[in-house]
Amino acid sequence: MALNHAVLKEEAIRVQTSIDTIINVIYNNPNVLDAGSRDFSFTLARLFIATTLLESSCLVGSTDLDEITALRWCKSQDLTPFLTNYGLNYYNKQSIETNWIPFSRPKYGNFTQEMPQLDNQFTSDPFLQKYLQRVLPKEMYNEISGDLSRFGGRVATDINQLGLECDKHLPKLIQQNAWGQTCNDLYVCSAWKQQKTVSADEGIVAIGYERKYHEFSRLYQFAKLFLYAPSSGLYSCPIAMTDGAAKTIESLKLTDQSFYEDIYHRLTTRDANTFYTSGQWMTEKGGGSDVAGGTETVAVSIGRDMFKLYGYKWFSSATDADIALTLGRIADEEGNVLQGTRGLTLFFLKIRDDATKRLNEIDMIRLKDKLGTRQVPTAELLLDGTIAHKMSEEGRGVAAIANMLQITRIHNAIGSAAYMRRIISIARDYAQRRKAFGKPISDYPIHMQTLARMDVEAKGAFMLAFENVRLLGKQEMGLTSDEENLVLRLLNPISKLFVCKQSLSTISEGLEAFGGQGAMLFVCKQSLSTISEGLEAFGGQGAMEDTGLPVMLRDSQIFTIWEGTTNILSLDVLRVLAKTGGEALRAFRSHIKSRLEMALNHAVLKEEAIRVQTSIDTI
Ligand code: UCC
Repeated sequence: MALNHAVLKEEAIRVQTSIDTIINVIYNNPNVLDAGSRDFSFTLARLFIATTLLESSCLVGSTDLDEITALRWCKSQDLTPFLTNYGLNYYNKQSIETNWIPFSRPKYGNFTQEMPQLDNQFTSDPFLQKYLQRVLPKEMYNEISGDLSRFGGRVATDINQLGLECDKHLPKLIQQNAWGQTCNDLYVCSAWKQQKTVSADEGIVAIGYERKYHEFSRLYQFAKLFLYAPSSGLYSCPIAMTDGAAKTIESLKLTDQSFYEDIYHRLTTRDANTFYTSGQWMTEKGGGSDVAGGTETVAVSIGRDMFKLYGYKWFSSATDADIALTLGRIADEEGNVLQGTRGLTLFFLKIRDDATKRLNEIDMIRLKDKLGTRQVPTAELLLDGTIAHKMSEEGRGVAAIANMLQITRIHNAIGSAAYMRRIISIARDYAQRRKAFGKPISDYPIHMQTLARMDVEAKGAFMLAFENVRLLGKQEMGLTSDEENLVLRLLNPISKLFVCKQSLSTISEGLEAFGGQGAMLFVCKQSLSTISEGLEAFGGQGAMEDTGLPVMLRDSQIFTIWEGTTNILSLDVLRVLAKTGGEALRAFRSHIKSRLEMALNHAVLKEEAIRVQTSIDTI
């Protein structure tokens, strides 16, 4: 029927031709199914779905809507990944070495499985090394590579052990003591506390602000974060906010006030005894995305830029931190506040008194029971007269806290790229230790093909996130052109939204590489992105463990949600285009074109370079 349908005909012919071509390919070349069987299966599924959609839209009687569904399905994706990759000669390649090490001495029953091992995460990552060698001055690379090698060893050993401990001993909140008195005692495990020392000692925030390596300092800092994040037991969360708080103080030019100078110094020190971490309390019950619509917190003046805050903060991450930045509405003498974005002001507060450790008129109502990032003590907080300093001009709170968001979003992108690298690193090792059907799984082209693909995705994500960091470092030293400033502004939401989403499917793929050990919960790959998208639609609530939603992808699922969902970040891209009258997109195009020049003259890469160039012009 579809072959005789005016609108659907073209797609019906494509399906018909594809199935003929596939049969031809495998008939003449059956060995391609060794590595290609997975794509083959997906191709059959897609062709089948396409056929049924085409058929049903003919049967239903061609309502526009059904045609649109069928055409969207057919056109919005590669219907035949098997043919595409066969055309690219993928199935003849094997890009990961095999080296099976046999297990030994089973203790219980006949078999025990060797554990996957973590290598030095710097020395075993040639892609990271080569990138840094390319973008850093030679002397600098020689100087820092020793530190990165040493640290790469630590994140695979003692620091990783601490990270695993954090997941085993989750934070706890005791609100009342045995006598019924309110105590608000927040317990975090000793491993979590040790991570604070590790991150200070290693300069995970400090390196970015010491600026010893000028425009390249941020690259050094984020290379360390890249190694650290997956071993940090999510201590990377308070680190992101600490970096964001330091950046906000610097951007608002507050360091010339002695109070903020001290705070800034503590946020950026390597001295674990004086190191402060920061929270970022933006979300109230009415809005995680629509901050202006959701913020009810009222600020009452007590004189000289000091205020008492009254409000309920709904998702407050890392509440064991020392300080926090938050938003509120300043009340006039009659108690009136201005609604909307222009009513919001940024405030700084200390969470506890330095000497007595008493909470600053903050009631910890409960810890959030989240889907992931459970290691982080995220709480609902009642601010009941919390003493705070006005940090931004009145009504400029959102613009001021955006300084923090820009940094925490980069941390998210780098963290997600790091998780991808980590899962691949462990999966590769495991492939050499795990045997199935009589040989190590690294001997199966289909498995190695899957890992190789994850590797390509991880490298792409790495490039996007690190180019963002490279430009940030340049901008902070006043070395970026106007064009680069616009590109950087666009790259910020783009890298966060893309890398976090991408990491989700790569990590899920990586978990699957461990079979039952990875406890993959989804029966069908295709459902993964749908489930992830569905969770995101719930915002923070999609992250609640007591909804009974699956566990293994929890941390990476959170990365797509916190610090702005994919849609909010997409709207941020539009905000930039609107605010610059399209100039940002022109800058992006010109940036891309100038960087394509070499590839356009390269024999092998030329064709793809032309495709990128044409696409950006068409867009
Ligand atoms: O706090 C959280 C958990 C922290 C955990 C971090 C850990 C990371 C660890 C990684 C480990 C591996 S989660 C809370 C997250 N919340 C959000 O991300 C908020 C999401 N919502 C948005 O981003 C919205 O787009 C808003 C709130 C920014 C939009 O607000 P409005 O009211 O619509 O804002 P406007 O009116 O569009 O913008 C107000 C001003 C404008 O500046 P002016 O007034 O000068 O024109 C905007 O250009 O703010 C500016 N602005 C920005 N500037 C808005 N967004 C940005 C931006 N992204 N960058 C620069």
